[in-house]
Amino acid sequence: MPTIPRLPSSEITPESAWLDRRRFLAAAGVAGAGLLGAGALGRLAAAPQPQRPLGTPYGLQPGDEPTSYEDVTTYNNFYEFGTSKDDPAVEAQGFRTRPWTVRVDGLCAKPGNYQLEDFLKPSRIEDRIYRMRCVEAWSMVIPWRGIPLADVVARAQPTSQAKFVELTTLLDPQRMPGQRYDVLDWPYVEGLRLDEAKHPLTLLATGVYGRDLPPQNGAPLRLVIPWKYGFKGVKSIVRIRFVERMPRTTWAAAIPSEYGFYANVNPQVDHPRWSQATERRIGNFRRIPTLPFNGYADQVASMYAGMDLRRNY
Ligand SMILES: Nc1nc2c(c(=O)[nH]1)N[C@H]1C(S)=C(S)[C@@H](COP(=O)(O)O)O[C@H]1N2
Ligand SMILES: [Mo]
Repeated sequence: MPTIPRLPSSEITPESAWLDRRRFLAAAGVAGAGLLGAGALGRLAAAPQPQRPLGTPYGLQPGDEPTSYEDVTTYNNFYEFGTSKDDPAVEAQGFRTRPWTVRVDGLCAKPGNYQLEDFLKPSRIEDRIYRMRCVEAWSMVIPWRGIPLADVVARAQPTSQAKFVELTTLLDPQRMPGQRYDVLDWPYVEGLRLDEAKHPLTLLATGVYGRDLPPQNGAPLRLVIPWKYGFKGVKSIVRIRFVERMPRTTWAAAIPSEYGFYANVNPQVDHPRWSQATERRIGNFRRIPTLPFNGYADQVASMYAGMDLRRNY
């Protein structure tokens, strides 16, 4: 049974809205809603009408159901807050995400420093359910909330020289205790080719399950690319930079023999130490086959036409 997250009183409204959606799904007979226990159902009895559904499903396969809120927010990778899956939910508690500045710069006509609210304001915030897969061969189905990265690219107006986008996590060992250890080269950096950044499936996420992101999931702003391994989804982003050369990304630089720049989900290219042919779905522990591009091949495979995907992993 998922536990309902404890919330400060300022967040009571979003929380009840989330519960309302679960109730809406239960009423609609949607699989997965029955996960709520008796105590939670008691609380739902007096709940008002739902404000919105969980989100629009993108590329879900038969049998895919949203992973529980509890699993999404307690089974995390975020080395800035510890290297165990259960560290970030504990160690990131209280991480301050306001005020938050996002710097857009590099090869673009409209660079700028934005307060998070101003950065998000021009865009339409969307709720989308995506499949997600980690290079460690586990996967989840997550109802994200966010804006298309394409929006940010269009506003910045990259020059014709710009070929890649580099996205960087906050560097602040005071607030991110994991950065006091040399486990990775801080700050965490990720990157996309410009066409990947402009692809309509690429999101800058601000929330999960219709609520603001909890810190362990990369608050207040993180990248979500459903056809790539999870480490591409850089968290707590403070800088978005347009560059000509392929960015030096954290995991590809740390262990180049195991992690590449593209990191497209590919069941045919094994990690040097384990198979990528299958994955374990968090929550039900079923082992399921991994799909090329994580099930999004129809939408994204054409971007890699002519590339040797065994070499460009
Ligand atoms: N800054 C930063 N971003 C990060 C990581 C990290 O350690 N630091 N881990 C990555 C990895 S390996 C994964 S699988 C996803 C996990 O995202 P989630 O915890 O929201 O599921 O975040 C990615 N983004
Ligand atoms: Mo990962």
